[in-house]
Amino acid sequence: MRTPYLAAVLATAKIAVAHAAESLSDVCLTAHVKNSLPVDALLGVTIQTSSVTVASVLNYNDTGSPFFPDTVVNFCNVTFGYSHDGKEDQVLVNYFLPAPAEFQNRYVSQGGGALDIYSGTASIAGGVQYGAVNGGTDGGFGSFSASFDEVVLLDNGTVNLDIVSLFGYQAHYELGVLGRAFTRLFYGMSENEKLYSYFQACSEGGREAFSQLQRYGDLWDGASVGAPAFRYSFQQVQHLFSNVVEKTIGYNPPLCEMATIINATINYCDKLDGRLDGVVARTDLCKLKFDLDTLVGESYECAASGSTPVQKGDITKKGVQVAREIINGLHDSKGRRVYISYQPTADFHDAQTTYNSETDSWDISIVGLGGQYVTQLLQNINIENLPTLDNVTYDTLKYWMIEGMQRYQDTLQVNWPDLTPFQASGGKLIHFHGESDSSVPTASSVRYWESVRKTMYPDLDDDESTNAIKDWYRLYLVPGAAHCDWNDEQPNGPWPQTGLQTIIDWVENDIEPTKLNGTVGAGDNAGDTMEICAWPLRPYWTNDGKTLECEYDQASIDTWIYEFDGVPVPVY
Ligand SMILES: *[C@@H]1O[C@H](CO)[C@@H](O)[C@H](O)[C@H]1NC(C)=O
Ligand SMILES: *[C@@H]1O[C@H](CO)[C@@H](O)[C@H](O)[C@H]1NC(C)=O
Ligand SMILES: *[C@@H]1O[C@H](CO)[C@@H](O)[C@H](O)[C@H]1NC(C)=O
Ligand SMILES: *[C@@H]1O[C@H](CO)[C@@H](O)[C@H](O)[C@H]1NC(C)=O
Ligand SMILES: *[C@@H]1O[C@H](CO)[C@@H](O)[C@H](O)[C@H]1NC(C)=O
Ligand SMILES: *[C@@H]1O[C@H](CO)[C@@H](O)[C@H](O)[C@H]1NC(C)=O
Ligand SMILES: [Ca+2]
Repeated sequence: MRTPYLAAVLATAKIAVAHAAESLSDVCLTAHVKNSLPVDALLGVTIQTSSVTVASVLNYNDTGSPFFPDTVVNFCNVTFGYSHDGKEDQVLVNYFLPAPAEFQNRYVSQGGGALDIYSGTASIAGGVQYGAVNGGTDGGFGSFSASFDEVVLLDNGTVNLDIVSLFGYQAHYELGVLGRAFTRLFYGMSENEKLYSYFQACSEGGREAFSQLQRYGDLWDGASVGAPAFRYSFQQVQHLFSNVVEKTIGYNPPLCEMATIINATINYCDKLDGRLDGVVARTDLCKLKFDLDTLVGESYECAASGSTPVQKGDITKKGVQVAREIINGLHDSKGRRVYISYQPTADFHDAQTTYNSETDSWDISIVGLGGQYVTQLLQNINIENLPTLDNVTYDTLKYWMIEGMQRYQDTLQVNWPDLTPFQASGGKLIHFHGESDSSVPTASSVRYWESVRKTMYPDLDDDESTNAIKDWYRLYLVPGAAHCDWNDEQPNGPWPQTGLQTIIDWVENDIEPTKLNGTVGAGDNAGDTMEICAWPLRPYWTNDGKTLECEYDQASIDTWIYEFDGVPVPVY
């Protein structure tokens, strides 16, 4: 169907077509791209025709990505800019388009990470190797390499609310609408031909994905989303919690002490899942059964590295106290819970101290992702981090979380729990999160899934709603995995490297991911597929560690569910 239309377009553009336009070189042409621009797709947006760039990229070799298998791909690299009518702004979008012969009626938006909205080369083949057009946006930040923190303030005291909206949700909405329309025009799809629309992302990109599913659910057929950094004010301020624990206890643990606590935790908890493989598949059982106090007095030793001398000593009571407080999560001065934290086995990344050679001691290192949120978004001062934690207490963190929730509820927060438009239009969602994530608490994903279940099925009992939601939304906690990646500390664990394939299969072929396929990234079994249980079922290995069961264990499930009695309004 698409060839005659395309030929017509090319003829109009006065380009000689020697044969059916099925190869990249037939279509990866400035004239064809300009003729395919979706100029009428969005009210209030004007595409800047002169900004178009077009280039063929051949034999692009993409290896080692956690998000899709190694591949070599060819694609047409298109970028163009658009402005919002009445504003002198520019947003750049980027689409990687496979050759017409490879195109399989799919469009995929990719998200960013940390303070970036564009993941660049990190995700190219993610779309293209599945015959999809792959889209990314610069968010109006000025270039694909600019990040949110560079543009969020116009000046001290003045937030750029346009940029906050663009980063929050708007740029991705526009990217998707323009991308789908551009894809149809570029390949000459007829109006009644189905174009499947997907989102694939992790971390900050996961927040971006949910911003679309929550607001524009009916525009998406499927999404494969990891460790979303949503519930943004809580998520960002939580990065400062480990620092404030250290400050409050008055102990800055040497790196080696915390690393030894992690290794000992992994060693002890490995077997609790029924299989001794260096992977803790049940951080919940670890929480219930492992007593950190048993580590006090155990020795640690790490070699000198750079300007850091040999670290040698015994694990202290205070070191264990720091670990325990971090895992316990933020409570206010009245002992009421405000937020959640990382699972045991997550590597205390936010607690990392730095060695001070002048004083021969360890200093707190204020986590930038937390500090930036407070200085720029709450205090509106254009500095990238808090200069000090003076006067910052657990109550201050609580105040910041709640203040940010209120100020950015409609832009950055992204925890709206009603996905009815997505569900009602047939959307399918896989959501996964490493159990040993040390950047976004794993229980954050559990909380959101539970919020959606309770919000959308208020009249069903727990069993019935769990059964109903799994028709379209499944959550998987990935054994041993770190933040959006495999984990060097538990190298035999899986990561869902074929997540996009899984969601395509569910949407297009009705293959239900009862368990999610993960790929082992390193160790003896590198490359093997390992199945991952869907929440609320928990993994347990029987038959000497050979058979994976997904079991229902109420005591374990209960460890993942928290009541935020320290916050005066519901937090989904
Ligand atoms: C792609 O890159 C990887 C890693 O650098 C290399 O091992 C592989 O041979 C390359 N494949 C091709 C087809 O060039
Ligand atoms: C795609 O084109 C843009 C604009 O020319 C360029 O900055 C970018 O590096 C290109 N990407 C690839 C993967 O070639
Ligand atoms: C922890 O275990 C890893 C191996 O998994 C090792 O590389 C690292 O040195 C250990 N760290 C400490 C402090 O023992
Ligand atoms: C904003 O205020 C901070 C803190 O007072 C100062 O360091 C910085 O230079 C100011 N930046 C601008 C652009 O005025
Ligand atoms: C901390 O509080 C004290 C007493 O209110 C005040 O003098 C000091 O300036 C504060 N420090 C910071 C960094 O805000
Ligand atoms: C998992 O992988 C196996 C083998 O490659 C495949 O047959 C199965 O369909 C996959 N399962 C899902 C849910 O994608
Ligand atoms: Ca294990």
